[in-house]
Amino acid sequence: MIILFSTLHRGHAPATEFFRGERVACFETPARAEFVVEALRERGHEIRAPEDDSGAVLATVHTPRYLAFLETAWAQWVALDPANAERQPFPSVWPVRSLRNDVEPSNFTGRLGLYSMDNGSPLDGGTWAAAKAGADAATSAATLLTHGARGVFCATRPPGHHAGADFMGGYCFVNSAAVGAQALLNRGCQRVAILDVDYHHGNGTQSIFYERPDVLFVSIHGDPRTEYPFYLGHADETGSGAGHGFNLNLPLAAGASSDLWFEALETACARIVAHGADALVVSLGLDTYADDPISTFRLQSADFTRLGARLRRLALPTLFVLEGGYAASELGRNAANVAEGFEQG
Ligand code: Q9C
Ligand code: ZN
Repeated sequence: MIILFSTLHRGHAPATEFFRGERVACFETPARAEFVVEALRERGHEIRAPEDDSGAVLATVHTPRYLAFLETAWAQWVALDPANAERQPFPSVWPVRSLRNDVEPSNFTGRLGLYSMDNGSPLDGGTWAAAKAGADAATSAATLLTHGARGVFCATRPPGHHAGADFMGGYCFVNSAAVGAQALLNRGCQRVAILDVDYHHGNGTQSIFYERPDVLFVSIHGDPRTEYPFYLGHADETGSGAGHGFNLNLPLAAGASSDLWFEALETACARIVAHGADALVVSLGLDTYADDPISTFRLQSADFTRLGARLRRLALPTLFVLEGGYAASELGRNAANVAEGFEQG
């Protein structure tokens, strides 16, 4: 399988995040992508740099004011105080119900809150370049798939599926899966399906396509009653307007077994077949793994091979995008197992 990888991800290396009220080392680290790309290289896959510029499609997935903020956020932060170069900005106020989000504050922290869903998405000097490279990879993958590739794997970070049209969240800044789906449509696909198998519901991706019938969103994830992102991902969210019926959430209770997970995968695959999709985007979170430090599902490494093999049977051009997964040293094996299952499936 062709693997798309950019070293620009290394510039996104924030040091800390908040966990139970304390600052802890970030779970979402540069080592994650390095483990993944090394394991894929060792198993004989071809590693390439993304070639396409995603700028035009990015501008249709995210809002202009959010992109403008993200591109310059770090420069704005450091302009406030040169010492900020060694500090991480965090939002502290959010425009929840009854507050306005139409007027952009000129205060930096005010704008950061406006464009964030949580305080769990730390920025760094290279965040924009890393996130943009992820979108470039997704766009390049769409090009390769519409020219005959069966599967392309974007070994990119930071992840993207919590990022909505105008906000960051959950370690995500640019929604690469959404960019990949839109790029597939722009290159002639009629109907695309996105299957999100990350442990956490892909609230950003769902919201971007919620009113559209051309992109089916299907997600298997921890029940938001107990799991992040808490405020989206319930089974009764089925799409709205023209998109009614084109959103399928399959929440599972925390601690769900592999058997239950693969049962949900069958439901997901049946819906994708019924959609008549001509291409598939997989938001490939590997945080369903039993040893993931922040998640509770129980998949074993062999289950990732089984996942890849099952997806191959859909017989669709398939764009894999790395999302979460925090058992860093085992991510390589698990990602490579998905790729191998898909190729040999
Ligand atoms: N602050 C993805 O897997 N909560 N994002 C972590 C520590 C946020 C996960 C708890 C989890 C976000 C892409
Ligand atoms: Zn996740």
